[in-house]
Amino acid sequence: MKQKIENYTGPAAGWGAVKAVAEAIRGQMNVSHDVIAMFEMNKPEGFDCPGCAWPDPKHYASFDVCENGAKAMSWEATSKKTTPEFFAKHSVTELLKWDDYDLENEGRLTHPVKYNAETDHYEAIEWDEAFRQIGKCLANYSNPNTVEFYTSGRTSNEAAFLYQLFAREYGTNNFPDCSNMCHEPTSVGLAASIGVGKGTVLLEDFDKADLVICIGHNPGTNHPRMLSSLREVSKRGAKIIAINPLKERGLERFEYPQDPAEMLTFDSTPLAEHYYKVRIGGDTALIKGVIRCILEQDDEAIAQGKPSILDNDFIQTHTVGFDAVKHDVMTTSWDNILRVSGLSKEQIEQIAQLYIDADNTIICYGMGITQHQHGTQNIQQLVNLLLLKGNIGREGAGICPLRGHSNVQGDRTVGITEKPSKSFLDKIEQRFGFKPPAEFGHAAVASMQAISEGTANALICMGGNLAVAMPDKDACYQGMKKLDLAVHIGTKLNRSHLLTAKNTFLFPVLGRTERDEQKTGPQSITVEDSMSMVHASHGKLKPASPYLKSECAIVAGMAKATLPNTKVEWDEFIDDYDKIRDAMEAVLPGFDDYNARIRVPGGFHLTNAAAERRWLTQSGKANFLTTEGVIEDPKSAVNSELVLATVRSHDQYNTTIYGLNDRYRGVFGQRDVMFISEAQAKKQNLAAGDRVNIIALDSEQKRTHRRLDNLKVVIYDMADRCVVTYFPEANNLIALDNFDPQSGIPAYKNIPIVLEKVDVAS
Ligand SMILES: Nc1nc2c(c(=O)[nH]1)N[C@H]1C(S)=C(S)[C@@H](COP(=O)(O)OP(=O)(O)OC[C@H]3O[C@@H](n4cnc5c(=O)[nH]c(N)nc54)[C@H](O)[C@@H]3O)O[C@H]1N2
Ligand SMILES: Nc1nc2c(c(=O)[nH]1)N[C@H]1C(S)=C(S)[C@@H](COP(=O)(O)OP(=O)(O)OC[C@H]3O[C@@H](n4cnc5c(=O)[nH]c(N)nc54)[C@H](O)[C@@H]3O)O[C@H]1N2
Ligand SMILES: [Mo]
Repeated sequence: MKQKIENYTGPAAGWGAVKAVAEAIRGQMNVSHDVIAMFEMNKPEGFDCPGCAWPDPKHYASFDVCENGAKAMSWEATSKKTTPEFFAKHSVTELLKWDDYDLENEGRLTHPVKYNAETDHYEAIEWDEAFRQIGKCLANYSNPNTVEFYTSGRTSNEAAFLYQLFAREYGTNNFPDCSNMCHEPTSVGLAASIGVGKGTVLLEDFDKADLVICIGHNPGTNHPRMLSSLREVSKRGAKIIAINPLKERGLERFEYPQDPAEMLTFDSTPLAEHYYKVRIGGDTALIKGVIRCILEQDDEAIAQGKPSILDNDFIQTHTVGFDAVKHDVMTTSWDNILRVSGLSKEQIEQIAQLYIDADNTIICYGMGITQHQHGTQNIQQLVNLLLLKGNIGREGAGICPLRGHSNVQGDRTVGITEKPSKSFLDKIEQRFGFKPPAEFGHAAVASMQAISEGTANALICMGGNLAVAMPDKDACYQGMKKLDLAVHIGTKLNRSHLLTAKNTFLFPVLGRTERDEQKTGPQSITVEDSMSMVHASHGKLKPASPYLKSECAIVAGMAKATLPNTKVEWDEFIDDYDKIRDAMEAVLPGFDDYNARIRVPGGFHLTNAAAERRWLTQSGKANFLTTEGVIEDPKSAVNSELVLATVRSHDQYNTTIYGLNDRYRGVFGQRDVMFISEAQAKKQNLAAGDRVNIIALDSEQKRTHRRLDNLKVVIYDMADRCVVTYFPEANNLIALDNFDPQSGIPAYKNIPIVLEKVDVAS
């Protein structure tokens, strides 16, 4: 692939996307598969797209072409295979030298395998024998809390429910999950503010919003089906504001692949008319500035005898804490707001005016808001803004977190949490007759700390690539090798699978696209999207290998081998997933008539109390929550000239790298790049194409040993005083203890750094 950096001048999606889809599919799938699969995806009788958690379009007849959904699907439905013969040919030591792309590019895992330390190779093993050995290891540990049960968010509701049953009957609440790296601040922050840790809007609300604020997310790449909703918003004449340190093409303009007129004329729909390049980590300062402008205008309006611009009825009836927030923002200095946000007073006033002028506002946000030391507070400031005008709990308005993995929200709903509620545990006990542990367990950071400190015995990974996704690669890699037992359940080979423990098993699993045949016939599973819609997904494709098992069956196999006196009817559950759903109905609130309701096309909506203005908070109201000052991350430190955010490229799915292009950002054939503004580059004495080393600083602004060397400088339209590069290559720059104390999320988007120019002559 030829390397080049060039300005991308086209819109997002459009012909470029369709071409990329065709290429991805040609390279990965055989054609008969692709035709069926493309048309089954995200339709009532098809399977849920494994790509992202954006809801299905409401008009099912119009099948949404989504480039990155097609990539995710073809990556899973590939005809390439990683077989026992492959493992016989390549030792683990050799494979560790391969890069991440090459590992996954070998294709689908076909057989259960176990690592043989003597030969340094993975070797095939029978499923039952593997389960027996795992059961023996687990039964050996005197403390169940030395076992970590990781879940990556593609896992279905049914598999996740069984998985948590297994872990809790075994005796632990150690549930690190990918949500700990992505939307934990949403679970914690929204729960404290409005009583529900989930978004409050439905897709239909986008038809009624007057203003959509997109802050800290990149839908062109990560939630491409959202672009069609934004396009409708824009076509209706409603306004879209983007707040992002980088100019992201997917937020600016969109060409709709299904609109022949737009495709043929190369016309495109402008999305965000107003784009504000906030400095990384500057969102709280910015939102406080916006709130301050609104309150100042409101005071003025009232002084002049005009109507208030706030929804005072709502504030009076439904909220507490307004006065404290008002006092706080009014005493926050403009100097600090402007310095930390990196925006001008005029820009902040403009945002405030757009918000004042709109009757109904939706705020959408992603990792640019959550992955900070103050991720939880960022979200609560967004809620404060919405509460001012009663923009929660009515049509066309609300808060809309863009979830990550396609079922990350569902996994949490069905019990993947290290802090289970008492009512949930009581229900488990009532239904199954064993006493689940009450003591809280580990989330991701605590798990990795236990693993790297050597206090954990075992790690079971339901999907994912934990060691690569977490901060501090060195600590994670070394820790993983100290474990007694590692079990990985995955579709493709990745680096975490190669960090072998004393006993290591790698299990190949059915993907979402594949037929899941059990005793009573083909089974379906269910997932919950970003907007709390729960619906069924039916795999249609022939499994990649006859030796694959479903996630549910693998959990049941391990559980039966580990718990000889189990109270759970594992076999019945696996024979017929309807039985799992009946059990879920007995345990989980809102799951009444579960089996019946998922058979309705489109599924059902889990009620959201906040969306109905019922506030399940301690105060019984929606809480305006105060955050003092403009909270720059203490570890990014006030004086740090540069902060680094790590982001996804267009050709990647988290740790899975599909290719080396980042089309909308104009980067082709390479990933070792660092984005910087022109003005900032000048200040650092850098020019396009120069090479730099990035060195992470500690909280005292001292250089650490954490570094990423030899990145190519790309001059980009972005905020000053910050730089951006790709995850996961940059993960070693982040210390394990750099996280939000409220939610535990690693501060992947806020790493204090300095740059060192590479001297070409040396
Ligand atoms: N194709 C594809 N789809 C995906 C994924 C994928 O990897 N590939 N991953 C899935 C997962 S698990 C997740 S969590 C989501 C992630 O989806 P996103 O949240 O869109 O993820 P990121 O690429 O991490 O970056 C988000 C944006 O935050 C901006 N940003 C960085 N720092 C700041 C800041 O301080 N303030 C503000 N306002 N913005 C900032 C960046 O410029 C970038 O545009 O996508 C999901 N969907
Ligand atoms: N620096 C930095 N680090 C980050 C982030 C960031 O923005 N910056 N983002 C964080 C976020 S938001 C997340 S969610 C994490 C992602 O962390 P993870 O969820 O742990 O990682 P993935 O890369 O999504 O996992 C990929 C693997 O999942 C397996 N897999 C794929 N499909 C299936 C399936 O259907 N079933 C099973 N059982 N396995 C499957 C495959 O084996 C594949 O190799 O990374 C986090 N790390
Ligand atoms: Mo995520």
